[in-house]
Amino acid sequence: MQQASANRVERLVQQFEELYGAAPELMVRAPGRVNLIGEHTDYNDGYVFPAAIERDILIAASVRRDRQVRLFSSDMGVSSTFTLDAIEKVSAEGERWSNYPRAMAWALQNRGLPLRGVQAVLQGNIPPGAGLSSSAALLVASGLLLLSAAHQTLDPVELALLAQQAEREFVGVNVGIMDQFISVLGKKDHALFIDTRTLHYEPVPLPTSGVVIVIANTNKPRGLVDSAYNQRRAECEEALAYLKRFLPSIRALRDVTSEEFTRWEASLPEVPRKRARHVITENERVLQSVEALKKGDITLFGHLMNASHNSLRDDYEVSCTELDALVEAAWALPGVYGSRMTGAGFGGCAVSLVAEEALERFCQEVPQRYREATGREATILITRAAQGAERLL
Ligand code: NG1
Repeated sequence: MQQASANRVERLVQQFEELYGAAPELMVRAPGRVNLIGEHTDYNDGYVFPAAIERDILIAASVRRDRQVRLFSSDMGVSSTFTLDAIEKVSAEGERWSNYPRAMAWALQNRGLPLRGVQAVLQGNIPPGAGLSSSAALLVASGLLLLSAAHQTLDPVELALLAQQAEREFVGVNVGIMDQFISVLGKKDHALFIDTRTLHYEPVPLPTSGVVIVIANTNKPRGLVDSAYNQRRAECEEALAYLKRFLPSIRALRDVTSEEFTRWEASLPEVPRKRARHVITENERVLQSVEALKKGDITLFGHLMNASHNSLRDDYEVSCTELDALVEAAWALPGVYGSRMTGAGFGGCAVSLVAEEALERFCQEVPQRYREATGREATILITRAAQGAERLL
């Protein structure tokens, strides 16, 4: 219960009682996430290193006798109802959020799990559209709720995989596994190393005092992001095809070491060469980051974050004026171990590791410098690494 404030829980219970006339029998939460390092590696079979954040989706519910799922979004003031016997996608603007719980119910039933009807109220505090995975959190929270209501359990990795399948096949967005995985398996005060090929994962402790994760939102709409994302994926495929001529056993850019790359890079045209260089060096930075954190070397970890930003800006070309402005403002301050853009790019957020004593200055100066450089307002979110999805009631 530690991660969701007592106030939020109380208000949700009250709202549930007003709507459904009795106390909820169940409550679950699932967090959003921030990727600390390992960007644009997941669709290259590579490594990522995210942490769950102290922002989440809460769902209070009780079990129904019938097969109806009645949902009320407290944030939007909108309800949506469906039956477990015929789950359909909705397209009405105000109700589209319900496609995530619908998708999850669909995926769980497809997997052969018998579900029960529920009535529920949902409330979240993950800013949408900022690259902090509010949709993964909604899927995972819905999954945990539906499982709990039906007295079913699932292996956590399987829950994450079903949430990914739900988003891919029901919602129709071709997502990787990182977001669902960290929302399920996040561990308080730890970052989670994930090998996206093997799904091997390992929680690595972050310092429990002295350092916080600061997420600064550019508040820039990510207009270009979809087309650029697909283009980058294609460029990675192109780079892979070139490298396969020299390294026939590779299956993905993840299989190429930087020594091998240095040997063959001159044979690649400039664009695929730069994209591959980012992915290959970024995978190595993730592995080095894991080692650095295990040794408690936050300074080295911070340097690797900075190098990641440079690589995303220069080789992968997914940064933008706004992200660079935030990151450069952070780099200029004492007490900032490291700072980089996070997520797909072209907007969204920058993530920094900041010494607690430098936090106040960070919160004043970074938005101010950002405003001067871009004319936009940044929003700052301070967090520690949070626990993954859990049942609270
Ligand atoms: P964001 O921008 O945080 O949603 C996207 C992808 C990730 C990953 C990163 C780049 C989705 C839902 N998320 O993250 O899987 O590829 O870009 O590292 O597509």
